[in-house]
Amino acid sequence: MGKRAKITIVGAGNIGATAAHWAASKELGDIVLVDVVEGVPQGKGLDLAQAGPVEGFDARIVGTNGYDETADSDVIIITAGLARKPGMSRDDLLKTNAKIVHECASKAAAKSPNAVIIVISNPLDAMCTVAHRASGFPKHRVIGMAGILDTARYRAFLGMELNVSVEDIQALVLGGHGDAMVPLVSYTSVSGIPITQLIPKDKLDAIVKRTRTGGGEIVGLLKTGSAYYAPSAAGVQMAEAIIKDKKRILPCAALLEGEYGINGLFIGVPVLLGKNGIEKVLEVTLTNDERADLHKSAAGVQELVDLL
Ligand code: TXD
Repeated sequence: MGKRAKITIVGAGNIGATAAHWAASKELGDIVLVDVVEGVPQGKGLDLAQAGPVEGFDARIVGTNGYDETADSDVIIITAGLARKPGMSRDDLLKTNAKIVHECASKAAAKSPNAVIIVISNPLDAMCTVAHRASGFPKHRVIGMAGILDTARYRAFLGMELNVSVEDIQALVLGGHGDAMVPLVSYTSVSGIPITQLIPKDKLDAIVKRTRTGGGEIVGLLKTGSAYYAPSAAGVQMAEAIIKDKKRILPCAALLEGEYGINGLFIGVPVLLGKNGIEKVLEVTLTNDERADLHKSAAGVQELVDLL
């Protein structure tokens, strides 16, 4: 009889606590919330556990300020770090969050040497490099969450425009998690119908543009922080694919070593996600423009990694 899966979420703030909420409601496994603030992970963990009798989920949920309780986790989701405020770019978070992610990744990895790490902290692609170096894990067990969120924003905007179920909208957004990300119009469809048959080019271009700045749009509205419902849901979708060995094909930040002509950087690409983490990186055919955009996005990531 297999034991219940165990998920550690480092950072019990907006994204971490909401990720715990999604994971508990999906009954993915036991959950450990880690944070540096005394009482916050403990209080949120206890409160969420008390929702179990109402929502009907069984999960051991604990909060802690250390890592002992995280031992032997299957998945470690790293959300610790500062979030943007209006006027800040994701890049402004680099130095501070690199220190935080390095500490969290190394401490969590030491307790769970066989886990898959899902990185969420920004600037995402560079933070994946930090977590990869700090954990010493093989590249297939360090994965960044951004592409699923960026694609979800793109799909949500398309659903609003077409007034169709977002479940029938399939799309891919590649590249770094920044304004230079690459929504692939040529891979966007509604139940297999190419999107270009359903939306005129000018409206499609406007939606692509709004997708690229989707994070900033929410930071501007909230003023005190950044998005967390969709980012946390995206991270939990990755955890579910790993825990249930679902073999999903999803856009995630993966360490590329030659794929797409990129070497040594974590960049958003389609990956096959299962129990071993990234089981394959899929190289899709790109137009020359799409490939150029991908390389431009990668150049932005390289600049950040060079500053680490
Ligand atoms: O698509 C994506 N990947 C992005 C990621 C989408 C949205 C926002 N994203 C980034 O996630 C955001 O820019 C931040 O870098 C992280 C977390 O965002 P969140 O909104 O959850 O920030 P909060 O609410 O400030 O929570 C961060 C928590 C907070 O409770 C801190 O006390 C804690 O992190 N923290 C730590 N926990 C453990 N260990 C250390 N060292 C630590 N430092 C801070």
